[in-house]
Amino acid sequence: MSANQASLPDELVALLRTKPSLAVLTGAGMSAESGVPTFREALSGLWSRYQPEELATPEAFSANPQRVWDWYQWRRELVVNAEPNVGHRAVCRQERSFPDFHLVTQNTDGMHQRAGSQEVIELHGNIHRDICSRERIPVTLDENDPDHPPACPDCGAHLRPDVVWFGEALPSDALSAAHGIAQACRVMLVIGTSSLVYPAAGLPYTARSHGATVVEINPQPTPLSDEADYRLEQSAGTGLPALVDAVLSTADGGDAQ
Ligand code: BV8
Repeated sequence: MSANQASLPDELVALLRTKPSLAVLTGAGMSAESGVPTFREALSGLWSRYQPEELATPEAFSANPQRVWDWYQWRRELVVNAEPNVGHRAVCRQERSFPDFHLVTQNTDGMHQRAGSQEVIELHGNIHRDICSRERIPVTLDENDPDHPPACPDCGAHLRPDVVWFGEALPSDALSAAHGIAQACRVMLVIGTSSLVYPAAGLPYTARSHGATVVEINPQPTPLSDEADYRLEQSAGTGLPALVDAVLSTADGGDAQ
């Protein structure tokens, strides 16, 4: 048993060994160990002079489409050159081992899918897809990495990343699925999120109010920390694999997958 496993609460491991209905909610911290900056870190360096509202909003895009497009091109490049990490792969192991498993992510980087997760509910869209900024229809770019926002072939308006900006509604099908999952799950793992952005940040509270056990995996405290039933003050790449190993290990009664 590793040192990380030794520090896990026995009752949490025992509960997870019963293979209850399991929901996993992830944020940008899930991809931090892949070298992808978290959302707040993505406002660092040459982007540090901007607040999220100056880049991740429809107003910011209409005021300066080039600047917003450049920010996303910079982020896309980082993601394309990064690899899923051991934390993403631990989520895939859970998906294979738990009969009733759901993954809900706030991340737009597509890393869960690249790691092999089969069903991913993306609350905030996906940075690798583009849509028309006027018609909001998906558009596949024929040129690679244009250094300016391309024009929609249908109406000529700028294309934009297919992500949910501040002040925009989340995709209704994804949000209602996520609410249903939060109400029905027996355990919710909340991994690598600052728990600041709503309505996603409300999901663990919904789960808790419906009787779920909420576990936070984050090296830093968040507004959720005091509400969570368990806090693993570890990174996604350390805490989650240790928990999955402890639950699925054969040595003491688990069934490794
Ligand atoms: C909406 C896509 C309404 C873009 C993002 C109450 C209810 C509803 C809305 C609101 C509300 N109160 C306020 C609002 C408005 C707003 C909001 O929540 N504002 C906040 C700032 C107060 N919400 C909205 O505008 C939402 N829209 O509600 O619309 C509506 C309804 C109908 C019709 C019209 C409108 C839209 C919110 C979505 C915004 N888009 N992303 C893009 O990616 O560019 S959100 C953005 O923040 C990220 O994508 C991410 O999804 C989200 C949260 O960030 P995190 O993932 O948590 O990342 P962060 O950097 O913050 O933190 C990283 C964490 O990881 C840290 O805790 C760190 O400790 C930890 N960490 C670091 N390393 C590791 C680690 N953890 C583990 N392991 C590690 N190695």
